[in-house]
Amino acid sequence: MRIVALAGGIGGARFLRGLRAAAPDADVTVVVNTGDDITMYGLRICPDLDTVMYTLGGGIDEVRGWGRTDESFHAKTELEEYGVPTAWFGLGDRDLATHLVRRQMMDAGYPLSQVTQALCARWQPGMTLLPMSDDRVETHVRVSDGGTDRVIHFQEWWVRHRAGLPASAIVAVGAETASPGPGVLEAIDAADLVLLPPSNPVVSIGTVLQVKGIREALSTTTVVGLSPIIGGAPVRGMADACLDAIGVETTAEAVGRHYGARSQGGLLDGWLVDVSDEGATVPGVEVRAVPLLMTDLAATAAMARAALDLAGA
Ligand code: FO1
Repeated sequence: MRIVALAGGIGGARFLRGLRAAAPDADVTVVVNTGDDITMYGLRICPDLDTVMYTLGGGIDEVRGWGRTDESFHAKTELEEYGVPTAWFGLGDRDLATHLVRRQMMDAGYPLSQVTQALCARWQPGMTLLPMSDDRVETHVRVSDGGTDRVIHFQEWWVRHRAGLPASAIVAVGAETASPGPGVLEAIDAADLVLLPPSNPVVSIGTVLQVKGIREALSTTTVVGLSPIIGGAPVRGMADACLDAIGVETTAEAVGRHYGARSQGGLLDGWLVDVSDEGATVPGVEVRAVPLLMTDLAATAAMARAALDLAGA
């Protein structure tokens, strides 16, 4: 069975681990958001690609949800000691090796898709990881900080300000001219099923959908999504701040309606909501309520099986 999943960081990565357990024989391709990527110290940091790769490869720090296990932050501390202004971004010492390899390969002319393939040779994620695009797309946020509007990189908003500055616009800079990465449209066209994991619907799934041709490619296959919002709140992260910025209510029903029904020009055939959101409806979409808290692998595998069952229906 050929499955494609569009994914962002922590929530998507954890779900994919469950999908791998629930459907070990499936051929899964993950189209990963690169809008969170940022260049720092000459290094290209790709948080969602790395989070998916580390999580599926067994190298993720389970508590943080990002970065490496047994991590240390000596380089970060040294940067702070030097008063480097971007030291607020937590670059781990082990994680740095990934960015150094990526930088070296990109400087040698390799596109991000081939860099990702090379890094995955070590981590063996058990799925094919494809950047949504090899072209630069960066999510920037317009914030009002004490009365003055300014635009900052998503990572500064997310990490430095914990999405605490009200965002009046979230823009995927470059998305309008970026081309889908190699293999992305082909994988979607060949897929029996496309899954939208419980990633951030705005800055993760939403950004992937802005890359020319990807949203259109989804219109010809069965699409099932899982709500990242449970009981009116994001499970972790600050998806509510992102949803506020685009005027969508932070509920499982509202996100499902935001994605819309594929039969009406939207995305979804099926939408899984948590049992606490039983009764949610999305016109034109089959909605089912199942436990969606990703407490452990058994829970995420059960969610994946529920999504596959819904797709079958
Ligand atoms: N998230 C944080 O909350 N604080 C950090 O210092 C931080 C550093 C970091 C470094 C590398 C990386 O791959 C991810 C990192 N993240 C950090 C997570 C990242 O900002 C977000 O998880 C994603 O961009 C959102 O999907």
